[in-house]
Formats: sequence, structure tokens, C-alpha cells
Amino acid sequence: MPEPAHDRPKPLMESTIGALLAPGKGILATDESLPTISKRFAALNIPCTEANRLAYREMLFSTSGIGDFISGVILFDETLHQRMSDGTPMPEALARRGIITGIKVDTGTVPLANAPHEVITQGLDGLRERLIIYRGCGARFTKWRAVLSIGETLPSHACVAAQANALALFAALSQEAGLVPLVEPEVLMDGSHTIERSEAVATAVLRRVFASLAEQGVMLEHLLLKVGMILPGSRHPEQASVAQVAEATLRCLRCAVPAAVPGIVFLSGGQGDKIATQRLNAICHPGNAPWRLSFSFGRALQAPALALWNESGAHDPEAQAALLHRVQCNSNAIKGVYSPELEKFQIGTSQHARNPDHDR
Ligand code: 5MM
Repeated sequence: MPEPAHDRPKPLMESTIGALLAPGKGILATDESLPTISKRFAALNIPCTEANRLAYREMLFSTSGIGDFISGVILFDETLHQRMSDGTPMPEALARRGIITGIKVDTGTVPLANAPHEVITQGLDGLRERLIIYRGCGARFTKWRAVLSIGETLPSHACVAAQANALALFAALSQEAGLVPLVEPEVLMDGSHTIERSEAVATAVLRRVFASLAEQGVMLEHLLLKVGMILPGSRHPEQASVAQVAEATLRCLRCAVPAAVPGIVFLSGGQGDKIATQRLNAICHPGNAPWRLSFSFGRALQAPALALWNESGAHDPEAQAALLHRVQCNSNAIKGVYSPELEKFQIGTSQHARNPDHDR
């Protein structure tokens, strides 16, 4: 029988949350599953071999100075068990840079029965046992992504309820293991819907997710929420201003997310890297919210670095400078002090390389 909520391992989760939400720092999502990383590599004609996946991720994590702006990295199962080229296990290499290891624990999506256009996220079978292994390997937080689409009649109540229930079961099991769950209900931006519809759907989804979390006895103080910004559909003819996106996003979150949740981190969801940073800056203006706000971007942090990456190299100064620039810009954004002017001043990694203890 699981321990009752009040007996669960709280100090570890509290210190993990405190470190993940450190001022000026965010989370780097590098938990692309095999199909997703294959797609990203294929777009640049990079062979998707295990050696290339390792070299690419080693390049990202060994960027000098990254620990100044990144508090946590989300890994895919394969990466958690890999070693850097000097033999250091991945979680240890990250810890040396002051970065906490997180792990994607869902196993992807399959079509939802009786709902031809919707999916359900899998991975609950055997999760309790896997979490013990992940914690033993050094992971301190977990992530589960539920995907929901907007269409004329989508998402269905059945899909929202099933995804919310799976997220809550995942979160309860993670907390039982002393791992902080990153609860990610992602409403995709694909479609031609308006920003108003996007806000209404996201609000309804979040309300259902928090109802399910309550049903499963999940401690709100010991989880982080990962969500998308409220945007019009990517095929909607009118795009929204940065201010409109920030207003709609904050209104949605205030209506649906209890203040007991310590932090909300944003995914980028296919937005361009610079516009994602501008919108993050507008959302995170100080005093805007009862929760700490930050980023957990995948594509919007990695895209410029991946485009520059020389596939042979686990140490590629140009790609690393591009990554460092993006994490620094987003660090400014969560303090509300980013301006597009900063894009002109991409710093190189060399200034950090002068001090070998910089990341510790
Ligand atoms: C990095 O991609 C993550 C895993 O996606 P798949 O299961 O599809 O391979 C994804 O969950 C990611 O963490 C979030 O969507 C944030 O990434 P973006 O690119 O949306 O910021």
C-alpha cells in the first residue's frame, strides 16, 4: 500500500522544486523520443544513430555556462543510461554543472479507442518499478505529456477525462517515489481556431486535470505544471500580439490553476525561438502571477544549436554558443527584462571557458 499523503518523502521534493525554480533559471527539454529525434535529425540529414544522439546531447550539456541559466534537464530513457565521452554517467555530469536530472516517463501516444482523431498517452504499466530505477540513477523529477488537439468537436470530454486521469495517476506515483512530477497537458497549436477558443479549451482542460489530481490525492505543493501559451491556431489567418498572448495565457492560468502549485513552466510548442522568448517575457513580468513562472522549452532552445551542429562533435563551440545565447535570453525573459535588442549580442562560450569552475 502506498504511504498516505502526509507521510511521503517531502524534503527531497521540496529541495528539488526549490532548485528547479531558482530565480533566472529554467528547464531544457531534451527528452525527444526516438521518432521525434529521428524527425529532427532527418530534417538536417543527420543519421539518427545512438552515437549521434549521444554526441548531440553531450554537446548540449557540456556547453560552458549552461548551469547559470538551466536548473534542470529532461532526459529520454536512453540518455539517462548513457555516459559522457569521459565515462561520467549522464546524471552525474549534469549534477557537476549544477543541473538536476529529470526523466520523461510516459512511453508515447496511441489512438484513443472510439475517438478516431485523438490519442491517449501510455506508460502507467510498471511505472512504480521504473520510478525506483530512475531515482536510483539520479533522476529527481519526472515528466508525462498528454496531447490534446483542438478541432470543431475536439477535444472530446472522453479524451480530456482519460488524459487527465493518466496525468494524475502518473503524478501520484511520482510523488510516492519522492520524484517531482512535471504535469504536462499540451493543447496543440495546430489548427485554424481563434485565440479565444484556445483559451476556452486550455481552461477546461486544466480544470479537469486539477480535479483528477485532487481525486488521486496528489500534493499540489509538490508538482510543477508544464503548459503551452495561449495562441491562435497556427493556420488561423490573424495572429495575436505579444500582449494578447500574455493576457490570455495569464487569464487562463488564473482561472484554472490553484495558487498552491509552486511553479508553472512553459513549453514552446513549435513557436519560433525569438517570438517564444518575447511572449515569455510578457507573461513573466514581475508581479503577474501567484506561481513562479519559467520555461521548459525543447525546440525553442535547441533549434539554432541543432542547425549549426557539426554532427561529429560532442564539443562544437558554434552550436554551444547558440544554445547559451537562447538560454540566456530566456533567463532574461523570466525576469521580465528581455528585449529583442539582446538578440544582437550573442555571447560566445569562450568567456565562460576561462573559468573551469564556472558551472559548478
Ligand atoms: C522534447 O520533446 C518532448 C518529447 O516529445 P515526444 O514525446 O513527442 O518525443 C516534449 O514533451 C517536450 O518536452 C515539450 O513538448 C516541450 O518541447 P517544445 O519543443 O514544445 O518546447
